[in-house]
Amino acid sequence: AFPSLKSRFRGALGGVLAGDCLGSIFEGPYWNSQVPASEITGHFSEVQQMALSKQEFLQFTDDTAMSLSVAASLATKRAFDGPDMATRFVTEYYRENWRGYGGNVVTVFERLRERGFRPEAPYATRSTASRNHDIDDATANAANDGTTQHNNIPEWEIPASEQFNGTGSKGNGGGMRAAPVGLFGYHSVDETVRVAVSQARITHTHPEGVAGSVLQSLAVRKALRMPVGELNPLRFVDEIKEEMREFETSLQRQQDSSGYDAPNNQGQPQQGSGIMECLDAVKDMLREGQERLGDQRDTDFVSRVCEVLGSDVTASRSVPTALFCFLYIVGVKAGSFADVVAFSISLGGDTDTIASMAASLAGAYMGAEAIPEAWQRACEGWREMMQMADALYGLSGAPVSE
Ligand code: F2R
Ligand code: MG
Ligand code: MG
Repeated sequence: AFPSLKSRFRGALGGVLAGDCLGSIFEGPYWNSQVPASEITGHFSEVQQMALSKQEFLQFTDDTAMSLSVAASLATKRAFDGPDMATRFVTEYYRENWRGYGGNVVTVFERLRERGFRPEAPYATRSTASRNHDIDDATANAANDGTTQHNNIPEWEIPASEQFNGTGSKGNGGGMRAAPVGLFGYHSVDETVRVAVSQARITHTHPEGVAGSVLQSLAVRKALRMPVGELNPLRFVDEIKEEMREFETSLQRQQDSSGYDAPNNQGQPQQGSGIMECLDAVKDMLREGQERLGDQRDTDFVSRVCEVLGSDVTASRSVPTALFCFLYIVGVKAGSFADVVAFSISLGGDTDTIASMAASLAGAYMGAEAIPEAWQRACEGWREMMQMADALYGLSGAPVSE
């Protein structure tokens, strides 16, 4: 049976959680190497076994924590609201700062807090069990209304704009939490792009960091809307490129007028965010994967994917990779949701984030029922994630009975 739209909304956010929870134990030990298939299947079997007697034993990390904040803000405010979203990020970080946040983004949270984007209640008194995303309280407590402008930048973007000597972060933090934007923007590409840019810029103002958010948001939206059985991987990428064209053009216009001059990852001068070149590389690798079908040397191909697309913490070397993992496993190899997570982890590097983003795309396309039941039991925060998905589904205006 085809998944309902409600199930696909749930699959998108369930995928964020499942990929994060299943992938995170590999993030440290395999930072610079691929993960052997036996390690992944061993982990999956262990989770399957443990889920028979235990629930919520796999902890989520910053990827899920921040996605929950984005979802809650959009669902509550029914629009992008900078002060609200910034306050939620800060609140979550100070409540549970052990969730494995990026090395530099924590400075943004500190600076945002200093600027008044903070809740009134003392963090220590709130327990994990009573996580409360009813944020009207948190925003009401923010000392700053967030409207002050500084160099034409909204107040809530100032700390991010000061990162890395003023170039901004090009980490994948904006992309890793972007899935809810794809759900929120279900009806409109323009709205999706606009919100994707704004939510990213609270922590990531580098063009690559922002482009990661735009790409992941548009890809989730497209996967959600794609009729089941009609996924054409190359066409999927071409359509995303078309949807990103205006974002790239306006970025280039801004760069031209400000005299922006930045090298790309290979040290060459770069125009725009470089995302179009990354998407061309995704297409090349999809063709290569197609040609290699039946070839048993899987590890060789995994090495090629790591070399060409990357698997590190930067947006350009992880968000397109996650898109590739989804399109290759589901669109080329007709694999399952679990296969997408396993392949994403096998690349090593930023395993939780790439698995989370790829699984979100798989869940949006296949629906929540494609996510193994054992994983639904095992992952901390499953119920909360489903509530967020349902809230965003409600906003999409789709029939409630579906
Ligand atoms: N923090 C981690 N993983 C590291 C822990 C590995 C392992 N557990 C261990 O202990 O060994 N994961 C989480 O962070 C990623 C998202 O990061 P985010 O939000 O983008 O943060 P940040 O700090 O802005 O950027 C991350 C790093 O990217 C590099 N970088 C970014 N911009 C740069 C620039 N303009 N120039 C140079 N480098 C730049 C820096 O190394 C940053 O620290 C996710 O993986 C999430 O799971
Ligand atoms: Mg993480
Ligand atoms: Mg990560």
